[in-house]
Amino acid sequence: MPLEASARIVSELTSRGYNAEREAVTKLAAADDPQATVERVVDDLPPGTLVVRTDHVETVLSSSDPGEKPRDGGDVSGSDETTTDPSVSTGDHRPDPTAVDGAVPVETKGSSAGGRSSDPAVRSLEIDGDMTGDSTGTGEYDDFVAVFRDRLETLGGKLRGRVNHRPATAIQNMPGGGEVGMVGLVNDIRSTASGHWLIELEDATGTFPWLVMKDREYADLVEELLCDEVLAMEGTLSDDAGIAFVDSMYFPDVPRTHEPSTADRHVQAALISDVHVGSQEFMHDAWNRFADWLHTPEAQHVEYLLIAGDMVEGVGVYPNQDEELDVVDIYEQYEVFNEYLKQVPGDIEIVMIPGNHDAVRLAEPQPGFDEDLREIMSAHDSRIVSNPSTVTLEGVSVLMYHGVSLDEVIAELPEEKASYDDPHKAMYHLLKKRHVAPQFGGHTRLAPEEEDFLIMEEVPDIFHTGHVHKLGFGKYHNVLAINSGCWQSQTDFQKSVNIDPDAGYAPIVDLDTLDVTVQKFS
Ligand code: D5M
Ligand code: FE
Ligand code: ZN
Repeated sequence: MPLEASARIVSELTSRGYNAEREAVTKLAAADDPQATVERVVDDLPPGTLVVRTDHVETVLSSSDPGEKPRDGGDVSGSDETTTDPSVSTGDHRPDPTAVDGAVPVETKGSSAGGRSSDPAVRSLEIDGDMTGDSTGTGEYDDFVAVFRDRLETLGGKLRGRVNHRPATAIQNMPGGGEVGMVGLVNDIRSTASGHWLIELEDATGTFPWLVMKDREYADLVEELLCDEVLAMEGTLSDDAGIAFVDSMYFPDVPRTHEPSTADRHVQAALISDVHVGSQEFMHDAWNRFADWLHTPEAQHVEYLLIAGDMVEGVGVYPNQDEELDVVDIYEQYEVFNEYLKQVPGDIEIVMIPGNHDAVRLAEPQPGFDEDLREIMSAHDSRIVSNPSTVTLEGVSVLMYHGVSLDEVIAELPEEKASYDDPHKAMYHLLKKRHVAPQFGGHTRLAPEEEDFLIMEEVPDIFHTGHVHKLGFGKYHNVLAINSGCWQSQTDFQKSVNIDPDAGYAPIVDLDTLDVTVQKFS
């Protein structure tokens, strides 16, 4: 079946406000008169229906005028005979579950004709760490104490077994010259007049200064440090015990031996972000091609779509942004976004988190969209969760985080360790710190909560971010890090700072192998 036929049907249904299962589209496209069949299916839909399902189409096809669709041999030509099989019938016309409708090759035995490759019942999707509705922070001093305490407890817990550590106050009272260890938050990083580095670590009892000599191997690691991250140091106290010389540094990190989980069957997830609907630069043609592709046999294993923030362009996000808006009303932007979402096959599971352009609080963690916006984006029964959140797809955990802190990691670290051209390498540093946004008081706005929702308590199998509008992926200690590019061509601001976005790409992950292929739609 030609792609255009499906694409026409999808856009026809979308324009009438319906989303459709892929198999339903396949069956419509294979009908004798697709246009007339669409009309009849739409007329026949129960009130309030949002998704045109395969059984809706089958009901209409099976109740066809017999003159229009002959059943018994004769002049049935071509590929559409099985589409006339009644699935909702009494008695003897049972649908053949292994029937191939000629248009779409059936990949696995027993799967239904032409639909996504698998029975939705074998899917599994679980959400962890969604803090929507759990925000208790008021931005008061006590909240900062609580969030830092939680961070130190949780990430410090990953380090305490690795060093012989003492509380800061105990170290302050130790005699000079001895060996010492400490687990703490980085409070301050300063270079000394002679080019060494002084790092102040803080724990629940107080602070202690640690000196990294410029010619030690660890000097190289100092340039990776961010304020407020948790680490451990070991070293030797100076003779006057006022400072310790660093001999080794430890990060919470991902164990090198980490073995990611994989799915038990061949199933894929498309990981995207930064759609920016409402911007004049939103690439609707690329999006349409992507949505059409999702309806093709090539995409039959894509059963999940993850969207890591910036659904819409928003309003008032950056100075002079209004000059580049196509849709100026924020609610209207989400309505238009919802129309684009409708083009995605109805049998794909969608998970979405917000980003810095979305209409939720800017400070992270960002709760998922409010009821009004959920209502607007309801065409597809998407899971809407906080930024960050972890979604586990058939055993494969994906930490979704929009990625604002990547700007900071890229700004603070040397070019070879983190850059816009290799966004996944910046992600590696977040994995090493086991935290999506360590630094308070910098470019990334953080809201202190009783609990630190930004910690990576468990190692994810996949870490998915967006925000920097650059596509990049790679593995860090076997964790797949993917930054997913965008659907917005270069804005004036990006031009002025030389950001050349990777727009109109969809990285597709095989959940059974964690291999990535990139589909280009621009
Ligand atoms: O951000 C997309 C990328 O561009 C991200 O790396 C931030 C950067 N960006 C874009 N516009 C601006 C302005 N006006 N100031 C600073 N940085 C900017 P996104 O949030 O998706 O627009
Ligand atoms: Fe963005
Ligand atoms: Zn962003």
